[in-house]
Amino acid sequence: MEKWGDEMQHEDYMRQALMLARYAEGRTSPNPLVGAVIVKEGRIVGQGWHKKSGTPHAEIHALAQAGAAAKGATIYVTLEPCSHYGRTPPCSKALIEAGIGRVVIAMKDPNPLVAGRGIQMLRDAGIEVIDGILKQEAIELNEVFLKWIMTKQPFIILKTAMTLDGKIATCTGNSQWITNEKSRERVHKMRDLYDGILVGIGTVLADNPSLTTRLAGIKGENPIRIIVDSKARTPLTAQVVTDHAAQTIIAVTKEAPQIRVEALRQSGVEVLVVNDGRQVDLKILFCQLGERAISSIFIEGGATINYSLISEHLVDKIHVFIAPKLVGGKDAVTAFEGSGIENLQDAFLLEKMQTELIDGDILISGYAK
Ligand code: AOF
Ligand code: ZN
Repeated sequence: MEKWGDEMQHEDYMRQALMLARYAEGRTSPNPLVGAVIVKEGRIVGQGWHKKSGTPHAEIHALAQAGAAAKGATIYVTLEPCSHYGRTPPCSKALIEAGIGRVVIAMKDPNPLVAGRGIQMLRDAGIEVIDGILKQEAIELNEVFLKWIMTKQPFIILKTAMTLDGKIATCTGNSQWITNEKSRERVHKMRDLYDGILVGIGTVLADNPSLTTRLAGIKGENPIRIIVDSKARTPLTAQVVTDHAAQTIIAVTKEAPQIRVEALRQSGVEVLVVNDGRQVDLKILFCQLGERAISSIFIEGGATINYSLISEHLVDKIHVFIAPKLVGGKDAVTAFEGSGIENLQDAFLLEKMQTELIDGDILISGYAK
């Protein structure tokens, strides 16, 4: 479809607003990424983005910059302006009071506290509202927020690194390192983006990882470390217990020995007793984590957890790093073990696949269908 005139301009300004929103990537949880651009007579007079949850919204920063020029101007916002008194007052009210003439948004805010009421408030005040400009881009920008606000479930990102023959370790269990340095740096950038990082007890026992974000030259943020450890076997000497570099949650079942649970608690980590039975129910665990506003979890899980997650359809997004190496060995572990499916028609399907070359490694990313 050919685009011209006004609509083309709308897209250009909205693209700018989306770009601004991205400045705060990984910093706004559980709030969305939002950008705003105020345009008066063909000139940008104010810009802003939401920086951190609990602080002013994007529109408020843009209005502050525009000052009196906001009167009669058009504001481009990547999300419907809010209508509720949350930790901050409603942006729609601020826009009306500033005398904004027109509001162009990319998408409605599915937050039940807003959900169209922001648009209604603006229209009731006689302000023109245009909705749906670069909607798809805005949906992609806020994939984490959109899932969490609508379901209170965290957005689940599964990452794995394998050889070209699909192994995540050699037949002796040697796994450091499969991918190259650049790929590993990319993983740290991913850790920086998400609220939680999850591994199974097997990974803790085998690798004693720290699961922190380590980025050269930039201060990354450490995700909350979540260890799935049904029987509370995490050693008190494990890095995730002793380093105090980030919060650690150990998820156990009611069958975990009380003495182990107590010892872990004494060491300063949180032990979450998730359910009865022999294994931690990942679905229940995610519900509990979502309830406490952990809106995304990055899984660096190991073969067993990876298979449980796909077989229970709990994964939203997947990143597979493939190194140009072959190791062979029928006992060498692959990224998804478990019992496996019998019929191909039951395969777990992915879509919207993308590939990227990282210094000779291949990163394949996609979404659960
Ligand atoms: C906007 N612009 O920049 C953001 C919005 O607790 P509060 O007051 O910060 O409200 C959080 C909710 O406000 C959040 O769930 C989402 O619905 C909306 N976020 N809205 O108009 C913004 N960050
Ligand atoms: Zn707002």
